[in-house]
Amino acid sequence: MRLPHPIVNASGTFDAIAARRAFGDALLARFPFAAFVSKTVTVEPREGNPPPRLWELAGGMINSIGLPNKGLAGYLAHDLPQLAGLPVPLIVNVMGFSRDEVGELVAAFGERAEVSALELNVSCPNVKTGMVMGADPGETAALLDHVRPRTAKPLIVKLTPNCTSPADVAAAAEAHGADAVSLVNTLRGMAFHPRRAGEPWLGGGTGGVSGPAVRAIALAQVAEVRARIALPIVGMGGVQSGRHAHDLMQAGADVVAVGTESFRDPLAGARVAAELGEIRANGGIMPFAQPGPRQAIAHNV
Ligand code: RRO
Repeated sequence: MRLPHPIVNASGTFDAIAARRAFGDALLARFPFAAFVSKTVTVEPREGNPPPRLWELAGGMINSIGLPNKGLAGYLAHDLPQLAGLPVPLIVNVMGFSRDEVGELVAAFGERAEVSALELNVSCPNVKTGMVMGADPGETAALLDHVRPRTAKPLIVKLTPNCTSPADVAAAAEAHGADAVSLVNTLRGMAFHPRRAGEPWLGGGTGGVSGPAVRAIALAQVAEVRARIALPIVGMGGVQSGRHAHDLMQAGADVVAVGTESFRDPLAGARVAAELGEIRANGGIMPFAQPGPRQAIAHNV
């Protein structure tokens, strides 16, 4: 897959169908990402976790969304036709509660011409079994052995930071037929209710931490995974600026995903891509030699 620039969205952080409703055809003319990664699809429809589902942190947020989606049949009937109209390649993110379920999803999307690649979500922190297949190299290998024969489309394995060694899992994915890996998914975290003693704020109890708070962790994990595998890496975690994207590329990412920042600024992807382009044209040196105070805050320089 050839992309005009290296910035995509992190799964679940940009609703292209809602954005199209809000911004109309202007969204298609200036789509902020080089490829679109869908929110996770499961075989059966899901309501998601009970509210509250978000907690804002000084350095980002904790989500406990719990994979609400229309299920495979609903997605094929309602979402896929709309996403097929986007001006960029579509990557569908899927998750199953067993190998057979992931196999069913891979086979179904694998035969759709609208789909350019699949991302296997083996790293969701918000359902009990969400990370079973992605926290252990043997489980990841067994999953890939099961699903790899079901499609010729590229398979991207989304890694969890909530395990002993993401690099071991990445190496297993590479050895068993993955075409790329993406990391990091969110880090498990929690917050207490400010007015009810002992009660967690999030309906799901715990959630996934994202945003600037996880940026340094993402950088270290991408560097560790890059040292182990030769596959393309989609790096993500707290990217707010071209500089942050460039840092992830220095750590070994080939493509960078913008996630939490898109909630603050739906056009963040386009801005990050433009800033990254300037930095790369300047030989990897920040072109803004003397950032003003606003920039210093926004870019954390
Ligand atoms: O839906 C979610 O709660 C969710 C998912 Br599937 C995921 O992979 N990562 C995350 O932080 N939240």
